Amino acid sequence: MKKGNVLVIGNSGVGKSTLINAVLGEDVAITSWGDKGTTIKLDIYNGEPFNVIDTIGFEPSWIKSLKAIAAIKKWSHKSAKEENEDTQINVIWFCVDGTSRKLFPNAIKDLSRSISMWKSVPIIVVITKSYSVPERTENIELVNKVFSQNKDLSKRLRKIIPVVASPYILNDTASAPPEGITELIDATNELMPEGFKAAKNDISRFNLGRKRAWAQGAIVASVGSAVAKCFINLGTSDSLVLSAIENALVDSLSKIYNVDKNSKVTQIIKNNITNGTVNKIAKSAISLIEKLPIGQKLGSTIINPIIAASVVILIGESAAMSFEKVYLGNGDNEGVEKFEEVFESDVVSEIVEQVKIIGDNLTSESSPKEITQAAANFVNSKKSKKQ
Ligand SMILES: Nc1nc2c(ncn2[C@@H]2O[C@H](COP(=O)(O)OP(=O)(O)O)[C@@H](O)[C@H]2O)c(=O)[nH]1
Ligand SMILES: [Mg+2]
Repeated sequence: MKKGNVLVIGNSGVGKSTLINAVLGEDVAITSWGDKGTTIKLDIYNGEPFNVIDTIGFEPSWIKSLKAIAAIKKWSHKSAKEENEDTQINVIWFCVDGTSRKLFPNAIKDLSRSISMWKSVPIIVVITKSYSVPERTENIELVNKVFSQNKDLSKRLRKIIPVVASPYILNDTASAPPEGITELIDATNELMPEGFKAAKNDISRFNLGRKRAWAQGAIVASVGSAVAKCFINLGTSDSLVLSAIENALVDSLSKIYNVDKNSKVTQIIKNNITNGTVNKIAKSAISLIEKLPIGQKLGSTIINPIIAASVVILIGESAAMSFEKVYLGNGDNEGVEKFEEVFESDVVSEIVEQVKIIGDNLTSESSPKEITQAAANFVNSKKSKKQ
């Protein structure tokens, strides 16, 4: 079975190491991660049934805690890019010191920055050193209050557990026995399935920006081929020429978003290309644009490749949106729905609008290169607006 990872964050001295020992026992194997020569590193305890990652170096000094935040971020980003299951974070133990309640607000604010990549991973707040029974209720209330001021954090706060990780002797007659450890282990195990899903989503979201850039590049490349073909060929009515380019684009996009080539969504998109639906859209657009001032200004030698470019952009962008749905874990059906949503809307007039924008600065003398550039600019301007 897959083993989950728990990230333990908390200022230096709050009792992270003591807590980890209490949960996993003293003799667990540790591997370290961090830049050589720095005091900021992560200790990875290979425990059962989950691994625990201790963050060393969250000193009260802000410069050191900045470094610790940077170290966790760096490790997280590296693990996300590699999509490595062994290094993803599935549950976060957010430790605050029960004997210094006035530090809660700042500690929570600072520490939360280190976990910004793990936006949906569930959080358990562990109130360490909870020796004083009467203070436990007040501490829980304060943690709740601080979390409620941050919507993103409070959404994934699952539990607040006061613990005593090793016996604490108050005086000759009174001591605080270990407490809360079993509850913490049980709660962590219970959250693991949610944690696996959350980590997967967070990694996908993190990598989405790179995927979008690649998708944009693929669309622009196909636009170039479509323009080149249509400039010398018969125009968009030659559906065979364009459908080969469009199908190849759909294939590259499905690869970019890790969507199976044989998935339902890929098949439906390709069906629309090969069964003539897309060709019909292109033809309707041509006959509309021919009558418009832009069509008359540019003439069919220029207008046809612009329409071809617009159709490729439409296919590419709607396929990319559908694949994003699948990539983000929403499944094949939502991918299909997204595509149908686009194709059931008024795509012909959308293409007409696109052609007007792309053709705006072109003339009847424009070269295929200039047409491609104008179409690429259009794709890029739309993407930067979206983000
Ligand atoms: N008695 C007792 N001492 C604790 C407990 N938690 C932390 N400490 C003490 O607090 C100090 C800092 O703990 P440590 O685990 O090293 O904190 P870290 O820097 O967050 O790893 C140590 O002296 C621990 O013995 C606890 O539950 N009981
Ligand atoms: Mg420690």
